[in-house]
Amino acid sequence: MLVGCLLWGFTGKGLYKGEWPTLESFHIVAKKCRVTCKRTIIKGEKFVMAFTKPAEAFLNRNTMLSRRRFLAGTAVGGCLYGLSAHAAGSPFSTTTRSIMAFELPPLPYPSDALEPHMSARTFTFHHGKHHAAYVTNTNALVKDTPLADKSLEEIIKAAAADSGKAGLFNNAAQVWNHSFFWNCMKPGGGGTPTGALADGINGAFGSFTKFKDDFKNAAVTQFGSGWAWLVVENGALKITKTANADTPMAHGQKALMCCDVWEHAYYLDYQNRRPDFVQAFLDHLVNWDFVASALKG
Ligand code: MN3
Repeated sequence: MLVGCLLWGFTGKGLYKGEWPTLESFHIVAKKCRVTCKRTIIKGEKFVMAFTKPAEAFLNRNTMLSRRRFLAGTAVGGCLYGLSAHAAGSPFSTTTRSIMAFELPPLPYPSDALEPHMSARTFTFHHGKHHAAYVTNTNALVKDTPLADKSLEEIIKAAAADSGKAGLFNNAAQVWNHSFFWNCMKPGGGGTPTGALADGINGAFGSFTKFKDDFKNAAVTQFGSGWAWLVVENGALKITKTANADTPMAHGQKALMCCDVWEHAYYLDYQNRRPDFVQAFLDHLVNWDFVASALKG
C-alpha cells in the first residue's frame, strides 16, 4: 500500500483517518469533495490535517484506504491530537455500513485534462462506466461475507489465493488497478524521472530510453486485455505485463506505474493503434512524481 500522507479529521460525527500517496493527491481530492482543512501538522513524512466539512463521502472515495486500520485509528486519534472531547462517543456504530462500501474515487484531474492524448469521452466510459462497474461489483460480491470489512488490498490478496473467488479477484483488482492508473498520469506529464527513481531506472534498464522501449514492448505485446507495469520485486525494478485484471500485489511485487492496455483504454482515441497510445502515455502522460512517491512508499 502507498502510505505517504496521513489525514485525521473531525467532522462533528467522528474522527477520520485516511491515507494518500502524496500531499498533492490529497489536496486534489479534498478540493473536489469540498473538504476544508483547518490545520496541517507535518510529522516526519506524514501529513496530519483536521477538517470540518462532512468527510464521509470524501473518505469513501479513497479506495486505497485501509478500512480496518481506519476504524482502529478512530480509537486513538483523539488522544493523539487533542480531539478526544469531540471524538469520544462518536463511534461508527450507526454509519459503519455506509463507510464500509467502496466508492468510485474521483479522477485526480478534470476529465478533459489529458486531451488530446486521452479524451474526456474515453474517461466518460473508462472511469464513469468501467471503473464504476468494478466498484459496484466488488461491493456486491463482498456484501455479507467475511471479507466485507476488509481493505481492498486484503480482499485482492484473499481472492487471489482462492480459485473459487476469481470473480471477486477480477473486480477488486480492477478497482485497485484503475485507481492506481489514474494517478500514474497527469496533465503535462511525461518527460523524465529524477533522483533515486532515475538512478534506479538507469541501473535496472541501462538508460531511460531503453526503459521506455522495454515498457512499450511489454505493453504492446500483452496479448489481449491486460496491463504493463513497472514494479519492485525483491528490491529490484522490473517491467512486467499482466493479463486481464491481474495485479502485481498478487505476485509479491510492489507496483510503481502501470498502463492499461485493455481496448477500452484507447479505442475511442486510437482505435487499433495501441503502440501510439502507449507512446503518448510515456511521452505526455506519465506522472513521474507519483511514480517516485510509490517507490518511496
Ligand atoms: Mn481499464
